[in-house]
Amino acid sequence: MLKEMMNSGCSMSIAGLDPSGGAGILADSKTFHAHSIYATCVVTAITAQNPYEVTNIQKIDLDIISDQIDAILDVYPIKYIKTGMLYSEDIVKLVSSKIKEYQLKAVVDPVMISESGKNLTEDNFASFINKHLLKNSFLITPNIHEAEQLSNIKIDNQDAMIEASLKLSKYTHVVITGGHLEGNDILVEGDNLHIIRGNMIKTENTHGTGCTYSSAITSNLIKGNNIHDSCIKSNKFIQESIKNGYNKTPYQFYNKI
Ligand code: PXL
Repeated sequence: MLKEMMNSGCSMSIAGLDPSGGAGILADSKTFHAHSIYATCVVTAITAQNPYEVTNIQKIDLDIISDQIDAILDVYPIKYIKTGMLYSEDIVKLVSSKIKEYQLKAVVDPVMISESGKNLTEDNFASFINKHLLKNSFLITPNIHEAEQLSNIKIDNQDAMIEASLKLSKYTHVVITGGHLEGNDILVEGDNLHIIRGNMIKTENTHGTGCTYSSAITSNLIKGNNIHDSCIKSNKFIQESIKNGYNKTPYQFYNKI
């Protein structure tokens, strides 16, 4: 099994720990495995949370984040990585410099707030991403709220999503996820704009879908898919995950749904 995974590829998630398993490095690791990609994970912050609330956050020291990244990249053949909760400006700067140093292709999920509404970053976080990380990233995968913060454009319809993605695409490839609006994702890849049709699914099982989506895209890129196909396949994967309730709430375990 391990040999098969190493043959399909290997990736690294640089993100926070959500001990409830719905989001963060646990969600990323599960998603890589579901795509037969060997998962490595570098922890940036530890959160205390369940699907309903985040009760505490502790940032990890910069030198151990740096050492985790070096220890992995010195021995594993990793080209595509995924980043999630980066929390502070110094972590964003560090990650950006490592991407450059190791010539990585980074899928950046610019995590800002949890589904339960808690801030997962220092203040002014969007400006740190814009200043340090955007130009060194391969693809950025903001949701509507994150895209608003990054682009400074109010997004309340699909045209505004397109405007924001075109603005961000000056620096990197962009896919804005529409799950919080009409359901369609907007991908801008160089001069090409694609509308990726999605369906709004009414459910409670959305905790961590941003993490799962960006690690599914990373997995599909590693498997040799182009950006557009990776987004389409990952969109299907996420819809199946939501429908099947892979991010189950404790309530659903009690009721054996
Ligand atoms: O879904 C965003 C997210 C990402 N990373 C971590 C999280 C959360 C949401 O709670 O805890 C670690």
